[in-house]
Amino acid sequence: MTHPAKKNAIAWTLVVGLGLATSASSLAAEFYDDFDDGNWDGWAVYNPYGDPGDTLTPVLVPSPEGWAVQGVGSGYGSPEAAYLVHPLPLSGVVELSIEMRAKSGSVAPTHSTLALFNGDDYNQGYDYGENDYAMFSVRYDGVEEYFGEYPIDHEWHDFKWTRDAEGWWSLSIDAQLVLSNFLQDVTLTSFDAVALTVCREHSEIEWVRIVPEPATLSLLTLGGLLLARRRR
Ligand SMILES: [Ca+2]
Ligand SMILES: [Ca+2]
Repeated sequence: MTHPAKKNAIAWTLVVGLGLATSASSLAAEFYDDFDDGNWDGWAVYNPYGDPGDTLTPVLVPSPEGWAVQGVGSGYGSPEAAYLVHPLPLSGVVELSIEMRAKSGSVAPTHSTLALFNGDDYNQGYDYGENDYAMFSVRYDGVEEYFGEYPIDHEWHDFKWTRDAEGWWSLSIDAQLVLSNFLQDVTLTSFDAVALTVCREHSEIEWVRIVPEPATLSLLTLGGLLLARRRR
């Protein structure tokens, strides 16, 4: 009899092999907005620190690539952050990337973030200028936890947080892998919205991109079916 762990390894090899074989042809339902048309059509705009229902007009400013979303105000106690939310229904997503080109100033409070929401839960990447690092957070049942801090300056950078087929999160900055497997978490595989924050006028976001890999779950499901059949 084959040892169960070895069976798993065989099944995983199949899954990975199938994944490699089909990934080139699988179509990812990518979400992307660069705001270079000079508007934020499709996004709802909020003031995250105001009263419920408060809106706040963010600023679209000329940027190296066209237009960028900029935060509003400076310091504490002045008009605050721009918070933009766009519907994005996704389900069955394991492999995933959360990407943005952003910069974030050094004067607190300031940050640029991009999050994928499911209800009140989320997975979120930060260009956290006021603390001079990038980081990643998850919020489940109202509790936010932080992971993957990596030092960063206050210039434009391309941030890419990725989750692989086994749930491991990694961070690349400007196409260089800087943190590998800093967290293993697959709590959220369905999402309903994408949201970005630009906090105060020192922070800007040039573009945002979400790349789910819908093929992954079907392959994982197939792997699970293979395992189930072998167990019978
Ligand atoms: Ca637009
Ligand atoms: Ca742009």
